[in-house]
Amino acid sequence: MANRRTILQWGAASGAGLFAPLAYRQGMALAAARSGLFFGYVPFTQPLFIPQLLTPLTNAAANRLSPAPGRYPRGAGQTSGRPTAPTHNGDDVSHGIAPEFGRGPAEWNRFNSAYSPDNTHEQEFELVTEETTHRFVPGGPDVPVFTYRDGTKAPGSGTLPGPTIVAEYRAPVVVRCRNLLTRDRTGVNSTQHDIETSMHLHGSHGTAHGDGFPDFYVLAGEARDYFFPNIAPKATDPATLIAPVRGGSFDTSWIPTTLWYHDHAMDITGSNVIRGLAGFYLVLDDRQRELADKGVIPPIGGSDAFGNPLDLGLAIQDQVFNADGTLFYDFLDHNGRLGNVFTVNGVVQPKHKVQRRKYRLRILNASNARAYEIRLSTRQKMSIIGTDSWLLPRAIEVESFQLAQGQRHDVIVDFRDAPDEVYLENILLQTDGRGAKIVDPSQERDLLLKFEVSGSNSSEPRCVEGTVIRGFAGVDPDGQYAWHRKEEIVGTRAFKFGRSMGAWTINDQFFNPRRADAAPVLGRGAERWIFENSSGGWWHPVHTHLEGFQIKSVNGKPPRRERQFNSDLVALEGNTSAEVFIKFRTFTGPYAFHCHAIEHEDMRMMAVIDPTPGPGGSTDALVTHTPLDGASRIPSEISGVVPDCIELEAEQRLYFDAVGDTKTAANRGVGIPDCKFDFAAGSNGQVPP
Ligand SMILES: [Cu+2]
Repeated sequence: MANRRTILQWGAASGAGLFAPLAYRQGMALAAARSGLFFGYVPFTQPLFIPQLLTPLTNAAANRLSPAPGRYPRGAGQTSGRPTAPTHNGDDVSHGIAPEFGRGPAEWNRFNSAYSPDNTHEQEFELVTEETTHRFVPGGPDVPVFTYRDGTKAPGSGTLPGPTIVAEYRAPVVVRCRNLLTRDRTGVNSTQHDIETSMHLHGSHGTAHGDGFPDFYVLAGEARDYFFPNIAPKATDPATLIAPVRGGSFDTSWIPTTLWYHDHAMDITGSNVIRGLAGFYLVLDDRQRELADKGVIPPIGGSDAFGNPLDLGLAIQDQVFNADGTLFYDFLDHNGRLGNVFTVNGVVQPKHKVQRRKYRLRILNASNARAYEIRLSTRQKMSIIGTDSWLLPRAIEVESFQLAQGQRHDVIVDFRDAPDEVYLENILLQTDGRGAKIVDPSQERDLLLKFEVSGSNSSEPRCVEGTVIRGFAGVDPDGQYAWHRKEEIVGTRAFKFGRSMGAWTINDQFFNPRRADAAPVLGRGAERWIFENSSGGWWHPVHTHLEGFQIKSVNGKPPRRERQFNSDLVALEGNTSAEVFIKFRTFTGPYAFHCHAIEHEDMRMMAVIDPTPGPGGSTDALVTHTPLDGASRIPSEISGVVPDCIELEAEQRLYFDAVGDTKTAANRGVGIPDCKFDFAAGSNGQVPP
């Protein structure tokens, strides 16, 4: 497979460090001006693309996933019974689903609410990763991209971004992700290489198995079932300060709303994401329906007079192209891939018709290396109702907000009184991967999207500063928000984000997926984490999986108002340190935390959180394993990695060398060998469920 590992290996072997295979050879980056012409495209003349909703499989048995979710792969031609052997033809489900799920109906329903379709099983979906072509501009070239395709739709129909998944709070979901990015599928994968994937649901409070841990792969030609419980974390018992895994209530401050799924495969996330492997994942709950009923937010699922959704996901990505219009990606650029062409939902500088009424915009920074400061050209205020995955207690009105890589803002924009043309614009100037600067906004701005506003003013209620958002009817609205309190702190950990050997470190170490860099006790109180950026002016947006945190200070001062509540990512600007409070509840590890400048992440600025049952915390975890020591295997029922691969991992042969020497790494065989499946009955040491 041609990926960063292989290329590093070849680069080291050639002595120059510059060799790249033809498919990835650096082309002449297209010189598109900040708002200039791209293949003759006149900006703001093509419509915005709006991804379709991912089709849920119905409850009828015949329409459920086949084979049904389970722990074992199915053999060639095998349609029933315990699977025995994989077929390698894309029909295998070679990795089982979360063991939390696999224990049978009693466990399946543990997180269910009345919304679960029939309260007997999860909602099921299927996504297929495959290559297709995409036009960034009308009349432009057909550009090979990787897409998540709705499994119920025809091959080649994948879109960029992928289909939007809509789930319900406390109604579990299984997404089968089938990876057809195999080297030999002509017309499906032009790279001629097997591309492994690992789907991460960014903002999810879910199982380690289903979190897209960097090497819990979906290997090319295989499939994997991801289990998403769609729950909030367990609430801390005020008497014991313990969050019990079983029993107890959920912390409603952390009910998820705006998430996104994207690839997280080790070393190649940057390439996979920028090629298209990303999409929205939205979670509905009663509070949002209540807000819609009151007119605070637009009707759930509602459309405007143009038939467009009133709840609109906008994924912003900067792109860079070769002269022939294909996507440019340089695996040897570890600074950060910065684009010079701005896209929203996969199209270059689109236009979108709106009425003079309220819209809910879920604005996502899906760029690899660029941060944005988002503003409307009219400078009218926007009401932020949510940051990252979660709703705020009350709306906060701002003229602009910062959006680091991976962050989301859930924003109500009211086009009442707006002129006929309003642009969504970026006023944060950035010319390299190092970081950004706010320049004089009247001089420099990137226009991203043009809203064409029409019609007369609506008379809906307004959503203004202080409008109550995450508060339930009849309850003190502020009482619903639970702060992580100082009295709950049980310890402090410090993480220093630095640079070494041209790659990136956390506490002077490179990523090792088998080493726990933090093993908090599951369910016990809260921890104070200090993130210190000491890498000489580079920006590092730091993202934790599994749990978000509450940012207490940045360089000793409170963060922006809208960032004082729940975040899963803190933007560490150059020479910045941040103090956050974080709790680990509900699930055991391993999970990743990392810099979301994806080239930094791929070049090892990533570490492992491994919440583990222990004294003083919750002892009723469903799945446990020996805390990671850098070498020991992770049980295959958690990792889903085939056993012979685990053997190799145990020998530490697979990873970038701990001293960061690419020559040493090459000698030691950087890169995943072709994993040969050997599922002779019983050889994987598992027992039938
Ligand atoms: Cu970084």
